[in-house]
Amino acid sequence: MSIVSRGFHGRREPAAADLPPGQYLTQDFPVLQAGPTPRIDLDDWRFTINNEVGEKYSWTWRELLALPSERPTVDIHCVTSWSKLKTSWQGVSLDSLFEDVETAADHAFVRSYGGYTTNLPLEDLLDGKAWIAYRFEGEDLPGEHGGPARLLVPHLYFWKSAKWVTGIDLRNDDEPGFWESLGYHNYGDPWREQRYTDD
Ligand SMILES: Nc1nc2c(c(=O)[nH]1)N[C@H]1C(S)=C(S)[C@@H](COP(=O)(O)O)O[C@H]1N2
Ligand SMILES: [Mo]
Repeated sequence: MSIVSRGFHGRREPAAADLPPGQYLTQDFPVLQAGPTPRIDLDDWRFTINNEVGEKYSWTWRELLALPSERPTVDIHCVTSWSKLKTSWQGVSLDSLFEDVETAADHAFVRSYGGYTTNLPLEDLLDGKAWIAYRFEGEDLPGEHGGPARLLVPHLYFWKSAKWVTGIDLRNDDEPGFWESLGYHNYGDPWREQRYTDD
């Protein structure tokens, strides 16, 4: 018999307070994407940051895996209203990738294999807020969820977490990405329910 009572250590049931407005809880992991899952050979995989003056910082798959990784457990919120709590990931913090990047730009334009794009302020990628994630719940990230690697930026609606990510362009001017140019909010804070352009 355990010394501490079950109630003390037991998993807390998610409360409504854990969910942003208008969201419902799901236990499964829906797949949402605008096109087919691209096939990416790890020998060809690259992640490249282009700064606003045209300098490139690039990592191969082996170089990415050689960087220190983190194991964030985070809540994710899709604009189609599902949320998933306490998902666990492994990946490289964007802080590590940006360590030697010289930039004075404010805007990040994220690019994926297959052509998907999304935009967000550079500061939303830094200070422990975003990762290039390559493992999910202890397994290699499945292709349909963005493997080999996706952006994970859980404090914004999940469309900002670009699957099959391949790079980030740093820009002085903001430019809308795929969903942002189709009427979704430019920033997408789930706690302020910024779903569509004028929210
Ligand atoms: N490359 C790419 N990334 C993408 C998308 C996409 O269509 N293409 N869809 C976005 C949307 S709208 C959501 S909700 C999440 C879904 O991630 P999932 O399929 O792993 O649940 O991926 C985001 N990242
Ligand atoms: Mo989404």
